[in-house]
Amino acid sequence: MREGATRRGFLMRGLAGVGTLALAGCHSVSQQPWADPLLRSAEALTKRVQRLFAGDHALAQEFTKADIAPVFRANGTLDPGTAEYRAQAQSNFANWRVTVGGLVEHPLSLSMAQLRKMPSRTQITRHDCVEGWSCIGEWTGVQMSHILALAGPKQNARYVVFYCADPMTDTNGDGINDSDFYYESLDMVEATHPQTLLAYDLNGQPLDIAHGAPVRVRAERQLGYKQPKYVKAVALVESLDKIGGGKGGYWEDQGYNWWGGI
Ligand SMILES: Nc1nc2c(c(=O)[nH]1)N[C@H]1C(S)=C(S)[C@@H](COP(=O)(O)O)O[C@H]1N2
Ligand SMILES: [Mo]
Repeated sequence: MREGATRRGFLMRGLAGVGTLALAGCHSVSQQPWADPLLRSAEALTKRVQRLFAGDHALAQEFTKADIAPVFRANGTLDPGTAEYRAQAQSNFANWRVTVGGLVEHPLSLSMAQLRKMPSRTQITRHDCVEGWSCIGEWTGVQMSHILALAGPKQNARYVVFYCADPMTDTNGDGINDSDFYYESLDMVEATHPQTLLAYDLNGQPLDIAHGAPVRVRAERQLGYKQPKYVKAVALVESLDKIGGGKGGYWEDQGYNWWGGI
């Protein structure tokens, strides 16, 4: 049996006890097998075991419209708040670009209109946050594999790094975050997984600001912090050492595991 399925079984049994607390599709969970530090230690082993049993491209569970949470909970940054982002939002992200660069043959600069014209995938999936809640929503976007195929990864590309528009640190104490932008990374297997999207719609509507407008990543076999919102730039790299704090993501630099497989 695949490890993910076992963990999910455990999670669902845990949820049975929560019962009426939970809205349809959105749950507060008391037992979080995926958050347990004992289960999450030895992350390289976890990754190997998950891929061995689940296969490189096994799909995360997909749900039905009836399972969708009436309100999808938002978490982390709810508004990047910078002058630049405000201006973008005011023009309905008409000038937003997602650049794709680094170790690629053909660097790209994609507008939202261009992204929306590409082949799309829609999937109803469950988002699991390590803080102890889950939510089911319907996501639509372009498969990362499609974008990577357009860009043409070079042979030595090993990771895909996503740079976001929200600064996480207030350096001068004025109450406004001004530096230390959120970022995340996936390896090539996870980045080219069929359910890994640059997503622009949630439940059939353009993403709102709280959920990452105008575009965010969905990597459905990964925990919430591996789903960067407000994506501006994508870079293919050989090593994560020189990026941010060197651990592959904003939360990883604060001590979270880089492998966030569920
Ligand atoms: N840019 C950015 N992406 C982010 C975060 C963030 O603070 N900034 N928080 C992460 C975490 S911890 C979670 S659980 C999800 C929440 O996504 P949601 O707000 O759509 O529920 O976004 C992830 N991606
Ligand atoms: Mo999270």
